[in-house]
Amino acid sequence: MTRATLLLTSLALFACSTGDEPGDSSSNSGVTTATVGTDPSTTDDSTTTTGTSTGPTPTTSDGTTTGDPTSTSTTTTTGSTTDEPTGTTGPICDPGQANCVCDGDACADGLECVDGICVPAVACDGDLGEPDDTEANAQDLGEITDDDDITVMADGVLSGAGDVDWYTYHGLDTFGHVAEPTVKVTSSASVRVCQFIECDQGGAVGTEITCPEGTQTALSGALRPGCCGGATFTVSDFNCSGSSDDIQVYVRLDKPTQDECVEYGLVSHN
Ligand SMILES: [Ca+2]
Ligand SMILES: [Ca+2]
Ligand SMILES: [Ca+2]
Repeated sequence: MTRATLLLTSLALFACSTGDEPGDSSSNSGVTTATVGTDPSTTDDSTTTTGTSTGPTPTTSDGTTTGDPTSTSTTTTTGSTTDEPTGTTGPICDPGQANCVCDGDACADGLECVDGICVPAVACDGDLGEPDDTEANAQDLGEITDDDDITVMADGVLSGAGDVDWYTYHGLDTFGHVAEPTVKVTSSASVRVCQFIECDQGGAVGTEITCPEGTQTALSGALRPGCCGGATFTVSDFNCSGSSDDIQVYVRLDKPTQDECVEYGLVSHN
């Protein structure tokens, strides 16, 4: 009977040991992860092929070959539009003026010296249409008659105290209406508004203006006579030496009372 009990206990121990084995089946996953680590060996093959041309120093030769593709982008072929005769910004660049070298450390009003170049002290978002700081670069608003119901309009921004914005339009002298260049400006800070006039017949010299009350007589850089005043005024008293009162009107906005971004809306009629 004792041999039978030993057989039973040995069977019981065997049953217990085999029952633990199914828990070890998870060790099979370790085999699949180990194969991933063999991939980097492929990169070594590519470097060895380039190294064959130069022999003993393969790593330095690789750096020189990758530097060559930088000379691929050459996209400066769209300069044909600048062939127009209006491209007269000119080679002359006086020290201290906009986009010119600084005059020592100084720049003209409204400009500041940055890295040796005078740039606008304030550059405002939405200040489109620049450069329009001269009559020659005035933004052209087209042509209207002297019917007061027909207007030209523009929205703009004066980028600080140093910015000047010019606009121009052609005013036709038509039957049944009176030519009377009128400007109406609304702005976030007070600005100076000027109207300069040049008759088609007779030119600037043949244009006579009597400025309305509250405005000042002015002469533009191109020697066109005009008036400067507040936001709204009408030049009703002008005379052309010729028979027609067809005119070119130049409107200038500048000198805001605040050296900041000044938004404005311009409405003109003739
Ligand atoms: Ca009119
Ligand atoms: Ca502007
Ligand atoms: Ca301007």
